[in-house]
Amino acid sequence: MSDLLLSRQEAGVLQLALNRPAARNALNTALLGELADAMERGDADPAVHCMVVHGHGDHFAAGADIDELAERTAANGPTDPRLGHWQRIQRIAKPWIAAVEGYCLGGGCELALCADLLVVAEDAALGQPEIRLGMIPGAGGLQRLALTLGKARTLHLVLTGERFSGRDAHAWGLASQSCENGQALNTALATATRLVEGAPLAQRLAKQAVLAMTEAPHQAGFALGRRSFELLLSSHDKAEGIAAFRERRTPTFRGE
Ligand code: DAK
Repeated sequence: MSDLLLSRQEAGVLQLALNRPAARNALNTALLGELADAMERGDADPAVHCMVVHGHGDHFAAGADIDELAERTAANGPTDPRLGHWQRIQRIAKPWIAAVEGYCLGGGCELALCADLLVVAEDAALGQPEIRLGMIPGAGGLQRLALTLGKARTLHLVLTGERFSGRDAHAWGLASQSCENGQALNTALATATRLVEGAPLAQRLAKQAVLAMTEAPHQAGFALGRRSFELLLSSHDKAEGIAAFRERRTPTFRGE
């Protein structure tokens, strides 16, 4: 394992820290692949009861790596290796917690929303800013927001790219716990300790049953979102959005 992902295992809890602080822990393919590998190993390891994923440093993750996204097109979207990494993370059977401080944007927010339990620092800055890059969330964030928040608030967030705080995420039911800034990991670890005291089989089946009720009936919606994301990879607006991000200016979209 490289230093992209830091790992620590103690008393039944596997802690995994995203570690690209200079890029705000942006999830490049290598980091996402290492995360999926480590979570699968944790899933298979009898000594691991549950997992906690967090960002090393001040932030959770600022989304997919924009330099990599710049290279992707609609034609190579379906063979993007990140698709498989996301699917492996979504198939993890053991309960896992995301502990969020700081920026938690784009694919970072989607990763947090995949978690079974979500612990957020009050002033964490969450959001789906893909619209500013001429895109939409590609890893189920749009659908997971809609399942909890409903149509109006989801569309407000996804169409404007506006951020929301950890406080909001908790008040709206996206997060299972909120805590003081700087305490997300400790709070998540305290919750993980309580999970370790529980019955593993029953916990896994409870997770399966809730996902069967919430996400499983909506696979067509998840697939449509993924396909739409792939189509947008070849748009002029996506190229303009990424150029504007790099040049630190406001994008001029053409709807092409
Ligand atoms: N990717 C790459 N580098 C990033 C980055 C990112 N997402 N976010 C930040 N960085 C880099 C910056 O380029 C900068 O690099 P240097 O200039 O120092 O070399 C460094 O991190 C620090 O960033 P800033 O200078 O901008 O720092 P600030 O504190 O001022 O701002 C920020 C931090 C996080 C608010 C800002 O950097 C920002 O807005 N970042 C972009 C956030 C964003 O738009 N995220 C969405 C990306 S699109 C898929 C599934 C999902 C996805 C894709 C595929 N499949 C299933 C295939 C997801 C897509 C996305 O997430």
